[in-house]
Amino acid sequence: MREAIGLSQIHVGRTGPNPSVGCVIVKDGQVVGRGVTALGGRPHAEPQALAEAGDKARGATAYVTLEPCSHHGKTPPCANTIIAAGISRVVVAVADPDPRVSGQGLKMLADADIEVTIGVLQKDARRAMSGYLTRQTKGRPQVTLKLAVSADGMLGRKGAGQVAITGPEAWKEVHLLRASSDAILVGIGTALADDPELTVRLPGLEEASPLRVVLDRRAELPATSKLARTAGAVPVLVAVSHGSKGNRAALAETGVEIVELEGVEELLSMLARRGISSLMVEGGARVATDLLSRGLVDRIHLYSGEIVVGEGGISSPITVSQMPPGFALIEERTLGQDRLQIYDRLPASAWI
Ligand code: AOF
Ligand code: ZN
Repeated sequence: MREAIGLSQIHVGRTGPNPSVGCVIVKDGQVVGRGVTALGGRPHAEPQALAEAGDKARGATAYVTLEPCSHHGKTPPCANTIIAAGISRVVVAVADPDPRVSGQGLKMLADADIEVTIGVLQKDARRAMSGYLTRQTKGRPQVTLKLAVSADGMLGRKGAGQVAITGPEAWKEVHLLRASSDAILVGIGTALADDPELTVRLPGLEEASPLRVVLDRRAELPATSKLARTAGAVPVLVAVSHGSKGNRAALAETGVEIVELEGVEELLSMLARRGISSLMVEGGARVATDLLSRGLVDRIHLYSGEIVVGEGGISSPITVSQMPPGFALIEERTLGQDRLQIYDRLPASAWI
């Protein structure tokens, strides 16, 4: 199962709206087939692993990170494919909350006299597909807030555009996080101050650039911004208030999609309906504070750099010594001169 979870992770953020699932087939102690949900979401993991196993699948055990599907969707049910291949035991980490599956896949297997075990390495598998599980159960994407904070607790300097807080190793990690997310969100403040591109620029991963979203109530994003100018290559969605005018006409011509919304909650549910499971928030301070105060942040990637911003600094709502309550440190790494800490929101019951 650990190998199946590892396999699943290579396509996280690139199979939406499907989860990236891993499947490993074992016969007589040997791995005879491996599969991961294909880019774009299909084929699913199991038929690929079974195809690799061929005849060796008969009497073998299948380890799958998610309950095999039972529905006739865009592909036939994986549970049927597993039964037809003659698998004798299926080990599953997580039951599928998709209402079309939700226990039916496990039942189909058990009804075909296959031995079924559920819950193996469940915690790790849940973390590996946390975006999908959040969308299915909460009707919104999993929100990961990324912040790079200077030694004096600043996100940047007023009027200075992009300020380099962290170094190249952190840059690479941020681009990997972009590649594994379904969408990236910034506020208009950041879009105007930094003119960011928000694409993935790691060699070989350029195709993994996700949807870029700007919270821009008054439609102030300039048609000449990098975001608007690259909208033809990587989609951009601008969320504006009802009836706002601003740069809408010019923006629409760049290929940017403009959507009228009430606020951030409506934006999140709209993104979930479009199959966005994981949303990375890249700035700025206002959007971060707003999402945190609404309890809509699930994970925080906090980068700490050695640089001192000093005069004119923009304070971060979060620093290493000032974390909001209800978050627990789950991972810590050194990246060159910088430090990355990852915090997960604890379930409400664990706060007290
Ligand atoms: C599996 N194996 O590798 C994945 C599964 O739109 P469809 O027909 O592809 O179905 C999407 C649903 O399939 C998705 O919501 C989830 O329930 C399941 N994903 N299932 O057996 C896989 N990716
Ligand atoms: Zn399936």
